[in-house]
Amino acid sequence: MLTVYSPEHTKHNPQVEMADGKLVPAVEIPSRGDMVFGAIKTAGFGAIEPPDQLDRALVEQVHTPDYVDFLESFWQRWLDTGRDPEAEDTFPFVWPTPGLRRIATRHLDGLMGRYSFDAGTPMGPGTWAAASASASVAQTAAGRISGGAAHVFALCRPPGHHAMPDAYGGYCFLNNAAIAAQALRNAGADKVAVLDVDYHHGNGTQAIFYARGDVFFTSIHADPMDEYPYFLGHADEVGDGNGKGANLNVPLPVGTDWAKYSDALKTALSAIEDFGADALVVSLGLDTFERDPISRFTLTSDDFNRLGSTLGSIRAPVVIVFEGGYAVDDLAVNAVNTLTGFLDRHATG
Ligand code: SP5
Ligand code: ZN
Repeated sequence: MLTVYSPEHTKHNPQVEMADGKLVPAVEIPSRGDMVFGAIKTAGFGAIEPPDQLDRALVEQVHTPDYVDFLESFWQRWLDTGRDPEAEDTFPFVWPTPGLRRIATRHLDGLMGRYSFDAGTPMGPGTWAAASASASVAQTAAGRISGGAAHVFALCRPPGHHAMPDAYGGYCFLNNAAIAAQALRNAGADKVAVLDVDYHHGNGTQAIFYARGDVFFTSIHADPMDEYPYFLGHADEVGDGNGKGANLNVPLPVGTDWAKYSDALKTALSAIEDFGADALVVSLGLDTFERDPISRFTLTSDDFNRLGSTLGSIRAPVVIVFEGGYAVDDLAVNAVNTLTGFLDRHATG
């Protein structure tokens, strides 16, 4: 199995994040990507290749052009407006919630609020370089599937599934999984499914495809009544317009173990089968792990082998896109176990 990877991810190097009312050590850090890269290399799953040039027109099929411009120009604007050139982490603090106007202001603080939805996502000098490389990893992986590969691992960092059409948040800037799904559509797959197994609901991916019938989105995640991102990911969100019936959320209680998780996985996979997907994108978060520092499910390292094997039962080509997972020292074994379980089961031709 080919892995697509870019070392550019290390340029997004947050030091702190906002949590529990204070700045705490950031968890979405370069060592995450380094750890998974090292593990893949050592495990010898196959070639590891760099991404192609990012296709801006593709990105603008899932994000608004003004949002992409904002991300790209952010750091230059920060410098141009005389702010601390040594800053590693910047944060928004005011948002146009309903009743206020979503105006792209002259002042950068207004602009940051306009294009974000949380205060927990640091942005710094290398964020665009890393986020755009991460998106190109997903794009390239999808391209290989369209070229005939049965499965490709997109080792993306920063993650993407929380990124909305025009807002960053949840450590995400560009929605890598959505970009992969759109690339598969553009290359001729009539129906694409996205299965999100990150601990957190993939609000961005859901929002991007909510009114579309050509991309089915299903997510298994901690109940947003109790967990981030709170304001999307509930079971009654079934899609809109042409997308009605093409969105399936399976929220699970805090404390969920593999037995309950695997039932939800079967539900999601059978819905994908019913939809008749020509290709599948998996948003693979490893933050369902029992010792994840910010999450509360109880999957073990052995369970990730079971997760991979269950995912491998799908009868369609698969792009696996890396998302969350913050128990850095355990990411190596958990990633390898997932991919090993997957490759043992997934048909190659
Ligand atoms: C891609 C992904 O997994 N994004 C997750 C974003 C979660 N952001 C909110 C984290 C809040 C953590 N609070 C935990 C407090 C533990 N003391
Ligand atoms: Zn997550």
